[in-house]
Amino acid sequence: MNLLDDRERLLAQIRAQMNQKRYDHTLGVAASAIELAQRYGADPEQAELAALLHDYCKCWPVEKMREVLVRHDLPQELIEGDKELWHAFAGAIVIQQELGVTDPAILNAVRYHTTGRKEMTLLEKVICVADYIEPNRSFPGVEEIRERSKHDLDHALAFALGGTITHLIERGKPVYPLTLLAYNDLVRKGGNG
Ligand code: DGI
Ligand code: FE
Ligand code: FE
Repeated sequence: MNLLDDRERLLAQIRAQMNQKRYDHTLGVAASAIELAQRYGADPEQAELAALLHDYCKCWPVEKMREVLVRHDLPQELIEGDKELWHAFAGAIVIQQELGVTDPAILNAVRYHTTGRKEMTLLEKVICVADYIEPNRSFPGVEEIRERSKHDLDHALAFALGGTITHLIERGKPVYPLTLLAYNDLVRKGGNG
């Protein structure tokens, strides 16, 4: 069964998890993800589904997210770390359990959409970059990421993650190790200059 076959039902289920702004963002990420998938040769259906589900838990109460992470034995480093990261890891578990998503490529694209990781798959990169560039986004540097994303996905993602790392450091916040691993991996392979 493909969840996209009953799109109306899927969208209603997603809409019920979040506020209007997050839902608009979700639809924006789906549109950007399809475009990137077409440009770089990822499967557009996988990209659309992963994008629609990527922030499934974003608006959940933190206690509900924490419970999912604890129940599934996720690393202490994550549970003690920034709550902003929880929705991605909880989301990958919840969409499997509540919606029956089984495709590991989609589950990993949701799981790593915030932090990234070393050796990201094409689909993971597509979702991560789409999350940064979707039409509703506006933050310093977004135009540069959009421009880079038209030519080189790795280059776009390295720049985007670099911006997030800088932003975190400027605010005295910790950087989750996976984000550094993702950034280093992309820069080593293709550069960020
Ligand atoms: O859920 P979204 O708002 O659409 O975007 P997201 O899933 O990329 O969430 C990003 C937030 O997480 C952003 O405000 C930065 C914050 N954050 C906190 N610690 C880290 C982090 N982001 C990354 N990539 N790495 C971190 O260590
Ligand atoms: Fe997110
Ligand atoms: Fe998002």
